[in-house]
Amino acid sequence: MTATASWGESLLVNPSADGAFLSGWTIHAGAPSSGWDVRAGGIDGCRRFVTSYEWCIRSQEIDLVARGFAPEALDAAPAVAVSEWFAGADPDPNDYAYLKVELRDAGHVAFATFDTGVFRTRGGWLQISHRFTDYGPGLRYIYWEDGGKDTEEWAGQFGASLDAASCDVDLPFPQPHLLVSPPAIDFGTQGTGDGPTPAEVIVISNTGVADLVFNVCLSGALFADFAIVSGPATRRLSPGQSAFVAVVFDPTLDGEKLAWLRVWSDDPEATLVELPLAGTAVETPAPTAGRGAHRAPSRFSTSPR
Ligand SMILES: [Ca+2]
Ligand SMILES: [Ca+2]
Repeated sequence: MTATASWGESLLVNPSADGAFLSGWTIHAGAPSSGWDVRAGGIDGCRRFVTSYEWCIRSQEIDLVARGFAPEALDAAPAVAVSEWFAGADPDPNDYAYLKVELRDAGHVAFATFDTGVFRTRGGWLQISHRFTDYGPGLRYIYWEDGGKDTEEWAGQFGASLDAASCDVDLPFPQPHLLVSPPAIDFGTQGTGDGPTPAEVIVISNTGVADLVFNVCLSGALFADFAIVSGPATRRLSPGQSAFVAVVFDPTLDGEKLAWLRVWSDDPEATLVELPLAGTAVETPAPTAGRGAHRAPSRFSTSPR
């Protein structure tokens, strides 16, 4: 299993040093090696960002509309809560740090700012937090900038540690929503010698407001009597997009047949949807060569691509 979903995360990318090194952050000062680094530990006991003898400064700008928040909802000025943890490093933990967060309009212009200015850290962890409210309409971007520096002026990372940055907008977090239609397919009766049935098309839609990632396969003890003859063109759907899967019933032995089309997705409320596929197989002789077109027994060779 691989992690594919971004839902449920902080709006910040790599806020707690658990991502790929400095991924998600634009580095303005303190290039790695003599500047920013990542170490074990942190307020979460996992990993933290550390700073060095020159100022280490970084930023990221969150595009709220691109993340799925509706402009009308943002214009109602939902509360924006920001928080980050800071700690100094021995031997002198009175290091330097700051946090600046700007609420920006569609033109990337700041209209509300929280700025700690440079402050001194201490030995233990210190949480800085702020809540923006009643700031009026127009919020589209949140700009986050923070940094740190040591007090020792030593090579190595003896400056402030930063960890667990958090930025939350008080709106329902945009989520994907998986819709599979129809809910079930009955292929009816098919002769074992008649080849596959006409294809039935299953529509996989994203009716949510964030990207949906999904996968499909056939399952069940008798799944070999069914076949996906045309798979989805994509495994990632933008909001409002659909993908199509065509399935046929192509039994080899008589009897009642049942299998499932499994649709796995990152919709947190419908991670797995199983669509029943049913059919009844009756024994019929295979058409002989020379009496009409020969139907190859392979269910794949007859597939329209
Ligand atoms: Ca961390
Ligand atoms: Ca220090």
